[in-house]
Amino acid sequence: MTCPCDWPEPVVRVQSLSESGTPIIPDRYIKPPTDRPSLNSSPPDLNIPLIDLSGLNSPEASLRHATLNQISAACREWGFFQVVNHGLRPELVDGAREIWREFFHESMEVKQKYANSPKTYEGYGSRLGLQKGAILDWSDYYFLHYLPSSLKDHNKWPEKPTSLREVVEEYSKEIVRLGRDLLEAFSVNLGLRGDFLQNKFGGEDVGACLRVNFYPKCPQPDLTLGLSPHSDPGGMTFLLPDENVCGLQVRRDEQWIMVKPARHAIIVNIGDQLQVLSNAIYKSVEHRVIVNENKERVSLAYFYNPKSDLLIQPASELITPETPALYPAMTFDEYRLFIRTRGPQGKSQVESLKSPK
Ligand SMILES: O=C(O)CCC(=O)C(=O)O
Repeated sequence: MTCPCDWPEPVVRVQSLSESGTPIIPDRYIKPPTDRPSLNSSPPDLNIPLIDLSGLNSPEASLRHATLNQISAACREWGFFQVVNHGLRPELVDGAREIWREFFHESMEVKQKYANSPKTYEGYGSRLGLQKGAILDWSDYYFLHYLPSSLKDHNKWPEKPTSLREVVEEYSKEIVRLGRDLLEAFSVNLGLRGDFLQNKFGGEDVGACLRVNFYPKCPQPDLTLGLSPHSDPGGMTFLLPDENVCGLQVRRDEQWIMVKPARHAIIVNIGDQLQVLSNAIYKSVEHRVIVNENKERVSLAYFYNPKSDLLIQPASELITPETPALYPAMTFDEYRLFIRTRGPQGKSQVESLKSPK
C-alpha cells in the first residue's frame, strides 16, 4: 500500500502546464465523456437564492422573521445560498481573494517551499486523493488550518506576500463569527434552542480550515473539470468566489446550475454533518467547478466543522415515528476516514451512510 506520506506519482503543477502554452491538455486531466461539462447545460435565468443578512439584526421583528424564512427555504430546498451584508468589510473580501491571487503568481520557488503531502494536506497542493493513475482535476490549491488553534501553525502559512498572514487572520476571524451567527439561525429555524447546533459542533472548539483554489486558464475546458462533483464532508462551507469568473455549478434536479455571484457576496453551503444533525431536513448538495479558456479563477473555500471527536447524529428533537433517524452516530474523524477509504463515489457521500430500512 502507498504510504500516506507520499503522493503516488510525481506532482505536476497545473499552473505550470497552463503557462507552458500547450494547446492540448495531458490525458490524465481528460474526463470520461459522461463526466465532462456540457458547457451550455445551465439554465441561464436560474441562480441560487440571494439573502440579505442585515435583516437578521433588524429592530423589526417582521424583517427578522422574513430573513429567517428565506434562510430556512434555502437550506431545505437548495442546500446553497449566497449572502450579502454579512458583516465582512468589502475591502476585506476583495483583499483576501487578491492576496491569494498574488501568492499563486509568486515564483514557483516561493510556492514550492510549502509543497504539501497527503499526510495532512497542509500547504501548496495539486491533487486530492491517492489513487494511482486517477484522472486529475485542473486546479492547484493551498490548504491551511485556523481552528482548533492547536492545529494553526503560521509557519505553514505563506510568508509572501507579506501581508497575507494578517489578512487571513482577520478574514478567518470574521468567517468564524459568521459561522456562529448562521448556526444560530439554523437552530432557531429547526425549532431548536439558539445555541443547539453550535454546542453540537463543540461550542468554542469548532474546526475551521481554508482551501484556496486556483484554477489556471485551460486550453480545452470542455474536456476537464476544475473540481469534480462532491458534497462537502464537514459542517458548512463559506465560499468566496471570483466575482468576475463564473465556474461553480450546483446540482439541482439532475441539472447543473451555474452560480452567478453577487458583488461581495459569500456563498454558503450545507455540509454532510449538518445534513446528519438535521436528519436530512437540510441538504448537503453536490457541486463541481468548470474552468475557462481565457481567464484564471481564484476561490476561497472556508470549511466550518464540528470538533472532530464529537459524536454527530440526528438531533433527537427532530426524530418522530414518521421521521426516524436516517444516519448512525459517527464522529467527524470517523466519517472522514469512511469517505476517504471508500474514495469518491460521485453523488452525495452522506447518502451511503443511511441506516438500512
Ligand atoms: O471554487 C469553487 O467555486 C468551489 C470550491 C469547492 O467546492 C471546494 O473547494 O470544495
